Amino acid sequence: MSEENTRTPSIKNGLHDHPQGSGETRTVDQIAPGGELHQNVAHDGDHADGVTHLTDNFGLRIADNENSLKAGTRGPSLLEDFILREKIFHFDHERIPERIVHARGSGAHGVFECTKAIPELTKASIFQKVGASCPVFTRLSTVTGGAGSVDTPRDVRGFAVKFYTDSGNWDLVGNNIPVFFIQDAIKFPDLVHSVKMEADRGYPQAATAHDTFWDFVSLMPESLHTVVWAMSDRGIPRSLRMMEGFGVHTFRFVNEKGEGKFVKFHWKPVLGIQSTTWDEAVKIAGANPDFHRQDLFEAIDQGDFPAWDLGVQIFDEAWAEKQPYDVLDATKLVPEEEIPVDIIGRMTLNRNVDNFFAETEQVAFMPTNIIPGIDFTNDPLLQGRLFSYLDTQKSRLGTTNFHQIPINAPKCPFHNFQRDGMMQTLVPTGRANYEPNSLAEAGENGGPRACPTTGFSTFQENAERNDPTEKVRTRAETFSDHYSQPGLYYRSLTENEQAHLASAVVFELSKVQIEHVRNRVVAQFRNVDESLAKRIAVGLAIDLPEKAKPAKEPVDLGTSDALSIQKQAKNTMQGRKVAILFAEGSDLAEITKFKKLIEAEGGTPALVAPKVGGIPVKGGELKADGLLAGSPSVLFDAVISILMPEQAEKLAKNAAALEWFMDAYAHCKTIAHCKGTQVILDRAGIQKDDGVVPLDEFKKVGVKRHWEREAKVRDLA
Ligand code: HDD
Repeated sequence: MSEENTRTPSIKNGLHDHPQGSGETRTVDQIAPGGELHQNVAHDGDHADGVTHLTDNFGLRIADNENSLKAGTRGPSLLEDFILREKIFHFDHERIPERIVHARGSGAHGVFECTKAIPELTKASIFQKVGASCPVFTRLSTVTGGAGSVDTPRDVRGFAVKFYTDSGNWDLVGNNIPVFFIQDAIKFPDLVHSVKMEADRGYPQAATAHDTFWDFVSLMPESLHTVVWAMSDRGIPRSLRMMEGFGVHTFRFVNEKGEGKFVKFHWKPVLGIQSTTWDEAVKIAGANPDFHRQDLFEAIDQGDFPAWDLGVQIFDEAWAEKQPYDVLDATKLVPEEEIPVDIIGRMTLNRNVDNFFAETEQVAFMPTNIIPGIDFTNDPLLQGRLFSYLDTQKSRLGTTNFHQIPINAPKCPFHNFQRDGMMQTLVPTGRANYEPNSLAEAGENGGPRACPTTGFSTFQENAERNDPTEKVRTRAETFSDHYSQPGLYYRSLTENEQAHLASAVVFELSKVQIEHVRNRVVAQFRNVDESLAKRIAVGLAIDLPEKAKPAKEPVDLGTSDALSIQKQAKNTMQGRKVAILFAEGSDLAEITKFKKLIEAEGGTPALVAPKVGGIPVKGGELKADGLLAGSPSVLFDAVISILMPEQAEKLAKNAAALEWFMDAYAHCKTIAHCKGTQVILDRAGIQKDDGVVPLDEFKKVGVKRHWEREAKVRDLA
């Protein structure tokens, strides 16, 4: 088969082959269909005088980009002005429908590398040998808010990875929480309608704290497991780089012999898992609505590439049968203590997008993008997703040819008889657009053919378990325990984490105005954990309602340390940001020493001062990265203060400065300070503890959170 017949997008023509920002300009002819087209494409000769000439969309050079064509200097604009009309017309159509969920996201390119070969489990080409690698594109998102909402609401986060493998694109479209709100895809529109802004009033934006969401929860106890995760610190991550990712569903690995094993996918962040506190997340939303997006972009930009290890939990049907839950139920996790997570690869995000719209906005993830060696299971949530994503992409991107958009096109050849349609960019040659055909016998190109040996073939599953085998609309009995795993989650947390979860539910329910909804939620929580339900009732000052009647009585599943963030916290400077507060007269040598120390440990220092321009300091002049009033301490993981006594006296009367220290203290952060700063700490009511230390103890203490302080600053009842 000739290459002309079915033109193949080639990464050779894409940006992947030249470093970011190389500024290379290519002509349209140099770009194969499906290759990446930079908008500064120009005619030969346009660079003759070192300037790229502005043209219209058809290559016509434009002489004046300031004035529209008018009948006389002060006359009306003319219909003839095709240049004006093209520009405005294109602008009018710049937006496409935002994603119905996960509208706000940040994307980056990277690479996946196999670190452990598992051919005995799967024939997926990417897992055949150590060192095998492929490009990836990853989009991390919030779920509920619109595209222009903030980064730090309490919410689930999307964790979608597109692997461009040599046997096709594999999309692992997961979340930062290993379970989901519902068991059957038929409830997805209801769930999403309930959580999005309310239909009549158009608010709240990006928030679960409202009547309709909790009404849904109170009536759908299967949602409780994901609810306890979302209400815990997992729902307010510190950074997109510091959250876990999960494939959620049970998938299937299939090896060369056609043997299948169940698999659950995990992404473990190399920087460790870290969250914010609720008060901090709320303040960050005001201080920097793009907190996560900027953090990811800047980290990659400065070569501090975020990475995640890909892990798998493998089990077979026989093991699955013995569990007190159904592995096909997406509201359940498989505890890591029972089936350990085996690390098989690493993903490193190493290149920012060149254009947000072309890449992050237009990327189309689909759980149906699968490769030989990986297969679906009968999880009814997954089964519904298999329809939904293809459909949504046509609606968002406007054409069945969305797979030709560079970010979506596979980087391996693709050949088929799908033809035509809106925005077709491929130019197939010949007349073979159907199969079977015998055109090759006449010397013509007959086109591609299916390949039974290397092509994707569905795992042959024994359908006997699906009893009865008639068509039914029922929920399997094995899906009926909605409370045991949420209880396992709550009881696995540290005391602080449990308190955070309880106060999050109290906060959310305090925003619920329908009284019976509040009561019904608490009635449900009584089946999860009686002490948690009591805490919530006390927090709301309501009587403990009667227990909801469970479809199946919950059992005590013990605890799992892998579920707690604090139990696995890393005290590392890597990827963390530390503020150094200085003012006039501060010691430059001391500031430089701390800057270097932070950098040497893999952190990022940020200089904060009452003014940003050149400030006279002892030993020279210094510019700040941020204004004190515009860089609250919520934006940093720890703070250092180096001030002359007279400047400290001044700042002790400055609300922004007092708040800066009070917040760092209340959020349990390290505060390393010089003697002069003491006057501000005294004014702010900050007492010395293991995390409020003299400058020379900063290195020893590090940037970990000092949770033992929390009881002094917050009611943890
Ligand atoms: Fe979904 C987007 C993850 C259930 C329907 N979903 C979307 C994205 C992620 C997830 C990460 C954003 C992808 C991106 O960055 O472009 N969704 C999940 C997970 C689920 C899940 C982990 C449960 C385990 N989703 C789910 C169901 C349905 C959908 C049950 C419908 C039946 N999801 C969609 C969608 C979206 C989407 C409407 C919106 C935009 C898009 O697909 O491309 O089709």
